[in-house]
Amino acid sequence: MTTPRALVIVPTYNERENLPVLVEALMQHAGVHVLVVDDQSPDGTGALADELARRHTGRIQVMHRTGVRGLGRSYIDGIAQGIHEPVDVICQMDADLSHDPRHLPALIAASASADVVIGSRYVPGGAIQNWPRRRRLLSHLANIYIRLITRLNARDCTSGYRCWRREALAAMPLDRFISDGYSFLVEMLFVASGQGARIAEVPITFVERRLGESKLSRAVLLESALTPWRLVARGRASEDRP
Ligand SMILES: Nc1nc2c(ncn2[C@@H]2O[C@H](COP(=O)(O)OP(=O)(O)O)[C@@H](O)[C@H]2O)c(=O)[nH]1
Ligand SMILES: [Mg+2]
Repeated sequence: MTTPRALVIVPTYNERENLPVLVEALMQHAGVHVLVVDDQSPDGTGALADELARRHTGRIQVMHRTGVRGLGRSYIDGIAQGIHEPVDVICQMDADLSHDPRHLPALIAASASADVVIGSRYVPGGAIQNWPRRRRLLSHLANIYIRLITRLNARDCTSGYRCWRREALAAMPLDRFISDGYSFLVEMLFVASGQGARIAEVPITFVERRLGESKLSRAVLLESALTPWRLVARGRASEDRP
């Protein structure tokens, strides 16, 4: 079997220390292409990404977003471009080295029998390194909460390390999404599951970033707490419609 062609979408906001390390590691994998979606990072990550694209001609693209910043918005724009690329799978990955590229082949391989594969911290073999107890607890409770409300089966609904079959991603009505922050990731799974997508999980070891800062804010947390309810309500409303 030939290696599947993969496009890895990497959203960035102030990741100048991390992005070059990540990109060089990804370039070691045959068949892997990268699309960096930068939100006008004040630290110059965008210009750095352009430099990396010049170094690896034809394998790296850079999207410089303008307008309102946001993780969900960045993914929507990146995916809109990515689904037209001649690739088999499209992956999502953080730039801060929390998502180790060495797990990528396992995610891609599992997409042979799934529409979306989650790089999961919460299946046997999965792990988290360097997270304080508080952050571990928050993530653990968030997943219980999301699973209870949305009835999603996945153990790790908030992981941002994923691999999609291109057609499954192309089938998503992203223009109708209601969330933008980290809950965008939950909404993607919820909608995919509603469309009958096969969801699989492979274990990863998540390593908290060493350099740069997390963008997890209170506003983002609040949105994340409300989104599951809004998703379920919207699901019911569309069932009621004749
Ligand atoms: N383009 C873009 N990327 C973002 C934004 N917020 C976060 N990111 C990126 O999303 C990924 C995850 O963010 P991070 O701050 O590490 O979140 P955490 O891992 O949950 O603490 C990283 O690659 C960030 O650079 C944003 O508003 N726009
Ligand atoms: Mg992070």
